[in-house]
Amino acid sequence: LQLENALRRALEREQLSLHYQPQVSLQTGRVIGAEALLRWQHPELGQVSPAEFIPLAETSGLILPIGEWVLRSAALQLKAWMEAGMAPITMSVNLSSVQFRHADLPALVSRILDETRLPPNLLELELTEGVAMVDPLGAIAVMNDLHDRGVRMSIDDFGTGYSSLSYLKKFRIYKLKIDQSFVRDITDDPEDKAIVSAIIGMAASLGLQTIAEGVETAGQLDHLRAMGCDEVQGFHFSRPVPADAFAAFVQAAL
Ligand code: G
Ligand code: G
Ligand code: MN
Ligand code: NA
Repeated sequence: LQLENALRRALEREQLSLHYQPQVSLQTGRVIGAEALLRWQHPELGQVSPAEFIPLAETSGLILPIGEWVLRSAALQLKAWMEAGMAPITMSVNLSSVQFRHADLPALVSRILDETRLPPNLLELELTEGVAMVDPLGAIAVMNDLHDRGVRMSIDDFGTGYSSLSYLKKFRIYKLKIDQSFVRDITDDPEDKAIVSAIIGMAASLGLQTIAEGVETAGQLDHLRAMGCDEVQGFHFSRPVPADAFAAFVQAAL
């Protein structure tokens, strides 16, 4: 409860911030997107990982105001970068299951897009398989609604949940994010290689984009390129960094 109260105050006291990790096209080598990742700088505890405080935010309901703050801040940041001359890139935002199932989400997303005058197709919402599979019919309706508003959706940590492949064709998905656990040993482990190759092949057949997460080495990158993966993200390029460092990274990569 103490941590919960601290989290409640964190929103008001501006202890929350976003870091951004670049997403790189394998075809062009260019930065084509950013994933926004939430950070909490607690005055005594230091950096608290979202892996720790997101579950707490979900049970306390705080995830709704926090999630709204994340969406708006990420959208405003992208707008600011573009106004400063950065070529348009996509902004990916992680959604919690509570946010995704909240009835106001599609309208909230539209409000934020209107406020910021961002083209909807520059916003990408990341969902895990588990979130979509809790209530697949409900998920289909929400995805259709968001899709009709022009927003793209991706499945995060793909391959780690119990994805029913039959739902994959019903979900309005734009991109699969191949989980980093399959990428880690891709240069040595024939099974991981086979799984990643199968995901990329299936995605291509279904007309979905693929991005590999957790790319840390040039060797992993070579394998992913040979397999026809569309995009990559990971420490090999950059850790998640504050907004100004992200802009500097994009500038240096040109
Ligand atoms: O970047 P990092 O290792 O700290 O992220 C840990 C976990 O927290 C990841 O699963 C990531 O998806 C999740 N996460 C990061 N930012 C957000 C956010 O803004 N909203 C939600 N719901 N999850 C987030
Ligand atoms: O669940 P999600 O994929 O949103 O979470 C992304 C998490 O992965 C974040 O915690 C981020 O810091 C972390 N991450 C991003 N790139 C790498 C990487 O190359 N290696 C490792 N080990 N973690 C990464
Ligand atoms: Mn993610
Ligand atoms: Na992921």
